[in-house]
Amino acid sequence: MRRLESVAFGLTTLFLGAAGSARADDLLGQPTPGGFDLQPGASALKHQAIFFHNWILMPIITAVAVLVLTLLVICIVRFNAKSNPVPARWSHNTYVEILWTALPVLILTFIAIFSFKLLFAYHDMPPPDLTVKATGYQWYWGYEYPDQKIAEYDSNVLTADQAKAANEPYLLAADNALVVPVNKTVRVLVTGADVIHDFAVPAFGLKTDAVPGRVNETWFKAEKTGMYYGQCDQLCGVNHAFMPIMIKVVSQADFDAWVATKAPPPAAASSAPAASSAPAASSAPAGSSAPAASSAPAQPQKVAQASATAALH
Ligand SMILES: [Cu+2]
Repeated sequence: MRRLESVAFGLTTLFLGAAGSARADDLLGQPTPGGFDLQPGASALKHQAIFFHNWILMPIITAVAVLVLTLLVICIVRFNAKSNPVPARWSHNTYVEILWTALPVLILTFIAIFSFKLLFAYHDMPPPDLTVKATGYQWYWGYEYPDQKIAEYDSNVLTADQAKAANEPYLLAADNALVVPVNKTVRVLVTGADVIHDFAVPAFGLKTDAVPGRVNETWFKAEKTGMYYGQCDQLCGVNHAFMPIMIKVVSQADFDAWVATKAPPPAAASSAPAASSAPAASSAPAGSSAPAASSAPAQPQKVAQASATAALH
């Protein structure tokens, strides 16, 4: 019933020219069950993309479809063998031929103006406030904050039970979110480690391929705090549907606090290896033993996450 109601709403808004106004009960940052239209936007790029789709493309598509359908119906009704037994023998009409060549060219040129405007908006990133690196793996995401010295951590899908317990949407929720501050330009460096993945978050209008051996760049500026969900958008293997993207948008203060928990202060970092490798502490420099100490616990964690993903099937 809800679906029918949504379709009716969509058609009504389309024909009344009100398309693009998201419904009040549409969920932000995730799909709405039975929803219609694009996900509500939470970034300038997405607002522009919604405008382009709802106000430029949809009216043109609708008008062209209606025109072609009307012409078809006229031909079928007026020029069938019964109502038009003696067909006309002429062919070619210069004016009509010029018209049906020039009109599509004009329509495509009109679309191109707005299309290139949007393309340039994606390309022209303002000076970024934060850089994060997102790496696609079979089948999870790894996030790294090079400027904050936060080493890459894994983001794995929650199982159905875990998602239910956490009151999060299953197949969209992950154990570790990508955390970013609100109203700040976030540059996302996207790459793949094994096969081609795709970093896609509808609410921010993001969709960038994660290609092994190559770093792609995209950006967004979240307008509201909250949780935003996306998925890998490239068929990347058997668990393609199980590598969601979860972005937690928080205030700058909360982000700073989170960074503090992820990146230990330099003093703590240099003292940690001394405690764990006491006998060698005098000879080995603190810097060299630090990576070994931090990478050691990561290994069993990765195995555990891999088996958790495998357990989904
Ligand atoms: Cu993927």
